[in-house]
Amino acid sequence: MSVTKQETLQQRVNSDRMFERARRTIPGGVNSPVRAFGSVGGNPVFVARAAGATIWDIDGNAYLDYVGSWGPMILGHNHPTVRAAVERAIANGTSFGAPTEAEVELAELVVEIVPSVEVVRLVNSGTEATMSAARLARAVTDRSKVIKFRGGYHGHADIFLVEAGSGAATIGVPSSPGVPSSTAGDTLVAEYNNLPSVERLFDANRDAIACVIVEPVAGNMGCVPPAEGFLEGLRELCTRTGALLIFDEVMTGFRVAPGGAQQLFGVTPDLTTMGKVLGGGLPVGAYGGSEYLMRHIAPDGPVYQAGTLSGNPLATAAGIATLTHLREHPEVYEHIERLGEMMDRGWNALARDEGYPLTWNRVGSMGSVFFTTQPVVDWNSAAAANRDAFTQYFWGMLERGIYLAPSPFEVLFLSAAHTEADIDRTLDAARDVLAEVFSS
Ligand code: KE4
Repeated sequence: MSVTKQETLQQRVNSDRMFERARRTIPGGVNSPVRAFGSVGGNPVFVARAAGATIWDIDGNAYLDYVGSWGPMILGHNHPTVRAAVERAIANGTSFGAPTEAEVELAELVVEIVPSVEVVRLVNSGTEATMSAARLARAVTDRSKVIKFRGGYHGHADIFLVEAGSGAATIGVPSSPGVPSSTAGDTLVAEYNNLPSVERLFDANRDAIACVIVEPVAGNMGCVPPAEGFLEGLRELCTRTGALLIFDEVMTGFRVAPGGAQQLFGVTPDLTTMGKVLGGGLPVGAYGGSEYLMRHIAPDGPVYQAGTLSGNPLATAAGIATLTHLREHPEVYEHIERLGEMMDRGWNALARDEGYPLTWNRVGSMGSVFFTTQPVVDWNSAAAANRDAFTQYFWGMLERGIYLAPSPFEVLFLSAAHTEADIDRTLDAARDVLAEVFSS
C-alpha cells in the first residue's frame, strides 16, 4: 500500500511560533540539544500530549512515535498503570528530602532484576549515574584514567564529553569546549568492537586505568550491537588489569532484556548505570554493583555523591509501576521481539530485494537504519553513512505521520504499545519515502 503524505498534516504553525518564542529564553529553544532538529534542519515539533505509541503536536497532528522520550517509554506513553501510580503518590506530596519506602522498593526491584547489582544508589539522570560510577571506580582503584569508546555517549559529565556520540556528535563538538585538557587528558578513546584498540590503551597506560565504560549495545552512534566476544574481551581485560568494567545500561537496561544487556549477553560488569525505563518517564538514574564496591559510597564510605531529588516519590512511583508491570508481563518482551523481527524482514527486504543502500541494525527493541551498504560496527562506519539521505528519510517519514529521532546517531525504540499494523504502516511509508529519496 502506498502511503502518501497525509493531507491532514497541517503546517506546524504553532510549533514554529513556539520555537521562535522558546529561542528567546532557552538556549537553542530546547532543554536538550538533540531535540532542536539541528542534525536534520527545520524546526522541532512541540508536543502537546501522548498516549500509547502516539504523540500529538500543538497543531493537532498525530504521529506514530519511535522516540519514546529517548527510551523510557517501553510500555508506551501515559500507561494507565504508571499514571495511576503517580496520581496516588502525588496525593501524598511531591518531595520530602527524607527516605521513603518507595525508594527501598525500587532499589529492591533493581537488585532482583539486574544480575550484577547487589546495592544501588538512585540519582536523577543517566549523567549523574555515569559520573558517579566513574568517580567510584577512580576511588576504589586509586587510578584516574577512563576508557570510553568513540561515538559512545554517557551523558554530559566533563570526562565523557570526549569523542561523544548522540547529540554531541550532531553539533560537531564531540569534545565540548569548557572541558579542560587536564580533564579530557584522563579520558582515553578506543574503537567500539575493536579489542586491540583497548589493549593498546592498557599497554600504554599500565596500572593507570580506573575503568572502561561501554554501552553494551551502542545506541548513540545509532544501534551497533557488540561483536562476538567483544564484551567478554573487555571483561577479561578489566579482570586481568584491575580496572573496573562499567556497563552503561541507561538505554539498554530493562529494555533489551529484563536484566538488560548483561543478562542478554551473559557478561557481568563491575558497575552498572541505569536510567530511562527505570523512571518510567520521570527523572530517575541509578548506579549499582557489588556490596563491596557500593559500600564505598557516602555515607557508608568516603566517596561523596548526593542529590536533593534523588529517589523522588513521584519518580520512584513511576519506576516501580514500570518495572513491576514488566516483571508481571514478560510477554511485553516477546511482543516487542516479534515487532522487531517484522522490522528486520522489512528493512532487509528494502535493501536486498529493492536495492536500497541501507543497513539495518537491531537488538531487541532498539534499532537503526544507516544509509550505507557497509556493515555498521563502530563510529567510523556509522559516521560514513549518507546523512543527506537520512535527512530526506526523516522528513519524508514525518510528513507521513511517523516521528523518528532527528539524528542518524540515535535509535528507534519499539514499545509494548506498538502493533503489527504500526510496523506494516512504517515499512510501507519507508518504501514510499525511499523511492522519493533515491529517485532524485
Ligand atoms: P541523561 O543524563 O540524558 O538522563 O542520560 C545520559 C545517557 C547516559 N548513557 C546513555 C547510554 C545514554 O543514551 C544517555 C542519554 N541518551 C540520550 C539519547 N541518545 C538522551 C537524549 C538527550 O540527550 O536529550
